[in-house]
Amino acid sequence: MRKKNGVKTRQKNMVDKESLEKKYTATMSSLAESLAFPSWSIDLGRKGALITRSVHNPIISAKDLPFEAECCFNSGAVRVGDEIVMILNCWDAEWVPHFLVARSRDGVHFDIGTRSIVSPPDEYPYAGRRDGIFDTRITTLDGWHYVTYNVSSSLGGRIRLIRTQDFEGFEDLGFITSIDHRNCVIFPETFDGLYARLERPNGEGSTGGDIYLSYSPDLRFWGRTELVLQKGTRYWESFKIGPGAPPVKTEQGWLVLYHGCRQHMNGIMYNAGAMLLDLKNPAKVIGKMRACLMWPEEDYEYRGNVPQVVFPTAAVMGDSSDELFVYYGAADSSICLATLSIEALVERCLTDGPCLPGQN
Ligand code: BMA
Repeated sequence: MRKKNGVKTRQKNMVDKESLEKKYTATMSSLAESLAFPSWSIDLGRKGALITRSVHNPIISAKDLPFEAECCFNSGAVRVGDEIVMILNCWDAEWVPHFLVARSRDGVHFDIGTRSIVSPPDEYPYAGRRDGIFDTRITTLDGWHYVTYNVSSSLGGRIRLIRTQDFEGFEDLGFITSIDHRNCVIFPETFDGLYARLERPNGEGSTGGDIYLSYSPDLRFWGRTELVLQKGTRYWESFKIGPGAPPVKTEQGWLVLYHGCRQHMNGIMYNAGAMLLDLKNPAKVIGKMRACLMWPEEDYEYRGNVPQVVFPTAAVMGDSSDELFVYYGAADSSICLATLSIEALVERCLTDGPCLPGQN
């Protein structure tokens, strides 16, 4: 310190400890702020996203369940009046699968019931499989809510059907496919008196993994099977594809969200795609997105029981006549919500498509 007029002053160039401390604190807190992501997410720099993830994601995870549980994911949902009702698929702490009825008024916060409405079959070849029953999808038709789900077996999976009018009492209609079937969604209307469904037969480790359509006079016996879409139109759907949410009727066609997988050096990535099917002939693709609609991006889609999975299982009308609520399983660990504009998605499918194999 120099003395000037008898008063101690600081040397001009001497660093003021207090201001240095302040500066240090400010720099550190702005650094901390810039590093403090609410959730880890990567901006992959893609343009033209048509889907918006809910800020509440994941909307349901193990901690929200009424008992000690490992996880929940891939659950069908349907709009009933001003409620959204979900058949929630979860696994308890012993890895026993349960289907629970969950209800929501806003599509985000669900009241979850405690009663298991279905149990895995306990006879050979289904018994003893840890994954047991999974991937529910719901279609409302003629006053009934039809729920399809996968049943695992040591000889390959099958699809089973139950139905309800009130989500209290359930009627079991038994298996509706032969062995080695996955992912079955029923159309919410009939075609010349026949029920129709999209399905992915023979997809487990063999040559399958494509989407087919079948018809039925009674929902039990199915046939007249036709190929709808083959895997491999684009790289992101090159390994296998399967129907995701039950089709949504629009003026231009049936809007179908599906999953499309690609294999890479570190496993399989599950993406989501969209296509539009002809209103009268639903086996005919009239529009299809070239890019995938959604790909794993967020922390909760990358980390979990099966990393890198977004798996849509329901598309229900949202808060306006143009909005869809899309429910999807993330990383086989939680249930998430995303929203989209029906008009924008239909337009994109028509502009891009049909974009079938050999037409790229
Ligand atoms: C599929 C289904 C889904 C699951 C996905 C990724 O074959 O079994 O339930 O989300 O694999 O594990």
